This record gives sequence, C-alpha cells and structure tokens, in this order.
Amino acid sequence: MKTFLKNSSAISASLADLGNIRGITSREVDAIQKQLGVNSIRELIPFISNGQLETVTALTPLQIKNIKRGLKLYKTAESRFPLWDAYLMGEELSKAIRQCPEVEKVMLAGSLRRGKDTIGDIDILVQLNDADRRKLLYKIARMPQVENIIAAGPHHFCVVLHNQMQADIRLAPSRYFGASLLYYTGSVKYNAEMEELAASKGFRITPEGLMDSHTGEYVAGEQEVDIYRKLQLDFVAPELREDHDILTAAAVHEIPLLVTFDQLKGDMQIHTNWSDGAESIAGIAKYMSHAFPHYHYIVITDHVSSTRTNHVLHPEDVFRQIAEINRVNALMGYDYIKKGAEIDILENGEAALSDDILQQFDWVIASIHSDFSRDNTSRLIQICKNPYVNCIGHPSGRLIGIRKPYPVNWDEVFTAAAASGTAMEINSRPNRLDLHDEQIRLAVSKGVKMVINSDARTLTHLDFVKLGISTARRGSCRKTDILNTGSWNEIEKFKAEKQQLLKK
Ligand code: DGT
Ligand code: CA
Ligand code: CA
Ligand code: ZN
Repeated sequence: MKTFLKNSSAISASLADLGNIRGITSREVDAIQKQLGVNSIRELIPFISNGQLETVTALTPLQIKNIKRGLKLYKTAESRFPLWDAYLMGEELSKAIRQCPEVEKVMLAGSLRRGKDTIGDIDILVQLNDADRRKLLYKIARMPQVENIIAAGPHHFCVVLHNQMQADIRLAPSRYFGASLLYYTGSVKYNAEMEELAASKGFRITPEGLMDSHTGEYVAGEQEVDIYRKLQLDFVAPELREDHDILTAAAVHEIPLLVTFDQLKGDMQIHTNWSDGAESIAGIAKYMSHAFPHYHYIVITDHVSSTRTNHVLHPEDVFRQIAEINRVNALMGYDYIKKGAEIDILENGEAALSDDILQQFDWVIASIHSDFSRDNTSRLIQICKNPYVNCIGHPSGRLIGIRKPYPVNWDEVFTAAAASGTAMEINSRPNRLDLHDEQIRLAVSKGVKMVINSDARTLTHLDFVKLGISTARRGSCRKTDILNTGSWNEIEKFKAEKQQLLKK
C-alpha cells in the first residue's frame, strides 16, 4: 500500500485514486464513481460522513463496511480513544516529525491538547518551510506508525495509524503558526465564541492570522498570546477552552493560574504487591525517588478488607506492612513512604473497617466498590462524617466506555465534604479520570480540597498523574485547590482539623 510513495512525484496522483483503498475491487470503484460521481478518496470522505455511501445500490452492506474499514474512518462516537493512548501516540508522532531537519516546530492541538478524556483523532501542527512539504509527506508516509495516508492537501495530511487511530497533520509557517494553533486546538464551541468576540472588536480570526475586518490586513498570529493580547484578553489555557463562558473571565483578568505537574509534592494512591499491585514497596520507592524527584512523599494505599478475599490486604497483615514501610524508610533516611489504605464504603455509608484500625494509617481513602447503579448521595455524605476517612476515592464510579457514573447529588456531597474536611480524589487512571472537569469545578467552588492520584498498580501507571493534572486544569484548579501540592505537614494539619471537628 505504501509502495506508491517510493516515487514522490507520483504522490498526488496516487492519493487521488479510489483503488488505493485497502481491499477495494475495481467493480466497487466503478460503482462509486458512477453513482456518487467521485474520483478520489478525498472526494469520497464527505459521502461517508453523511451516510450517502450506503445509497450506492451496487454495493452490499458488507462491501460498504469493508470500504470503511479499508479507509479506517473510525472517528465516530463509539470509537473514541482513551486520552492516555492518544497522548502516547501523539508524543511519539510529534517526536518523529520533530526529527525531520526541515521541521521548525511541532505542537499537539485539538482535544488532545485540551486534555479531553477521550480523543476522536490526533491533531498535530507543524511549522516548516513550505518548499519542504513534499519531503515531509514522504517521511511521514514511511514512519512505522503510519499505515496509510488518506488525504494530502497543500497544508494538511490525514493519516491512519496502525493502531487504528487517525491523525490530522497540519502545516503552518511561523507568520501564523499561533493563529493555526489557536484554531486547531478548538474546541469548536470556543472557536465560535472567540470569533464572535473578535468580530465585536473589528477583527476576524482565521487559521492564517487575526485580520482587520475592514482592511482585511493581517494583524497578529505568530503566537497564540499575540492574538489574545490584541483582543485584550488574558491567555486562556487549552484545558479551559470548552463550553463554559471562560472568555468573560479572560476579559476581566480573572483566569485562574492553573496547577502544574511540577507543583505536585506526592502521589497519594499507590497499590503494591501486598494487594492488587505488581511491585514491592521498596521497588516503588526506589523507582519514584528517581523518576519523580520533585515528590516529597508517596502514600501506599493497598486495598484493606476483612471481607473480600482476593487481592486485598487483611487487617491482621497491616502491621507487617507498616513494619516493611518503616524498614524501607529507614534505608532511605526519612519518612518518604506514608502508610495509607483504600477501604470500602459499606451500603449504609459506614467505613468497612473499624476506627481502631483506621487510626493506624497516615491517610485513608474510602471508595465505593459495590452497588454502582443506585443513587449514592447519602452513602457519600455519611462516609464524610467518619473522622478517620481523609479522602473519597474515584467518587463518581464511572469507567469510561464501560460503566456510567451512579446518580449522585454532587451539590449535597461537596457541601458535606467541605464542611467535614474530607478531600475528593481526581483519580488519574485513563478509564476513570474521576472526578472530571465539571464536577471538579463545582467541588472547588464549594471549597473542597482535591487530591490528584495515579492509583498505580505498576511503575508505568505512575505517569498517569499527568492526566490527573490536565483534568484538574480542565476543572479550573489552582495550586491551592490541590492538597498534594502541599507539604506533608500541611496534610497532617488537614487531617487534624477534621478530627478536631468530628471528635467522637
Ligand atoms: P475530537 O477529535 O473529536 O476529539 O475533537 P477535536 O476538538 O480535536 O476536533 P477535530 O479534530 O475535529 O478538530 C480540531 C479542532 O479544529 C477543533 O477543536 C476546532 C477546529 N475545528 C474543526 N472544525 C471546525 C469548524 O467547523 N469550525 C471551527 N470554528 N473550528 C473547527
Ligand atoms: Ca481531534
Ligand atoms: Ca482532527
Ligand atoms: Zn478503588
């Protein structure tokens, strides 16, 4: 399929050929040409999006399905990809593109740059000299990640990857790189709001630059911030460019200064091989002290349960685990590892472990692991009243693409959490991202403290916190809203305040 690219002068002709669709027969090509009047893949794509391919009578439903599969036009609601997978692939492609000497700059755009929880396709913006376009296309076609190039215009390549993701690679010169980045970062709704605001000030926003509406002249566009400045707006971080009136805040300089990854001082939910994790306590500590040098502490939070049998730590083994943590801390020379637990919330909202056990831990996360369909408002409010429960884990219970969140009146739960001094987790696992943006914004507005955790089972999972950070940023969190940007002393203070308040 990629051999046609060996001769680069044949690129445009071959790309236009319907016969390049993997597995298509000449009879099928004929039928499409006759009935839809299209001659190229690029012309065909709109007919697929609007369902007209199905009207080609000479094609059976199976043939239609195979043609779509051959093109891998998978950008549909059912086939969105987890943010983490798209992030890894986006970084990998960007790195490969950056290595081409003619390329000056590469940035991720689209929903990936905004940190949305699922991604339809990857958007990449490349700055390069226009004359080098063909060279770059040739190199992209030969990248091991790329299966097929399905469209190649003068400033846009659309490629299908071997892992079935699709990527839009767009080109822009330095003169309007920022304007293109702004446009292709989106969201569509945000772009519409920006366009309206620009129009009210006498400008037109285009991917080629901010233009004067009257003269049509280019005004700004090298960097995104140049355009914001011209419009007298604060810069809006990509994570905030969604459907929530952020431009009003930008106009009056009330954009929050968002939390960043390097502000995190520790990870407060990590599982080890004492319950359902793969790594030893010593192994995790050794790895983390190198891989996350800015962390001051980590909290080991194995599942502790007296009723569940598989992959849990039994309460009678807690003291052995504490002894092991003490041993590793002694080797490290300070109390780097804190002793935590993740416990179940019972049906009636009580903790599944008794107070005397809970008091052994430095940090207790309580989570709902049963009854996922009922309304769990009262259960979550009840657990907040336990003085030894410090945080609610993955509070909404959603598993993206698998399980809907259970019904909860978040207004009431966050009120209870703020009043009791119970933190809420931003769980960073790619299929959780729980709480998510809108819930976080509401929680923070009610004064709830948030904790960003990896909930790792393996060493590679520890990187998930990057997703927790982008999710927190989407929820408008500042450094001060995130408990684990503080020192361990501050966390001790947070715990003490709750115990003081709820003393039994
Ligand atoms: P996705 O891929 O479904 O996860 O979401 P996005 O936001 O990455 O959407 P995508 O890839 O279709 O387009 C990337 C950005 O390009 C989008 O966020 C905003 C901009 N864009 C695309 N189509 C339009 C449009 O029709 N109007 C405007 N104003 N902007 C658009
Ligand atoms: Ca996209
Ligand atoms: Ca796209
Ligand atoms: Zn859990």
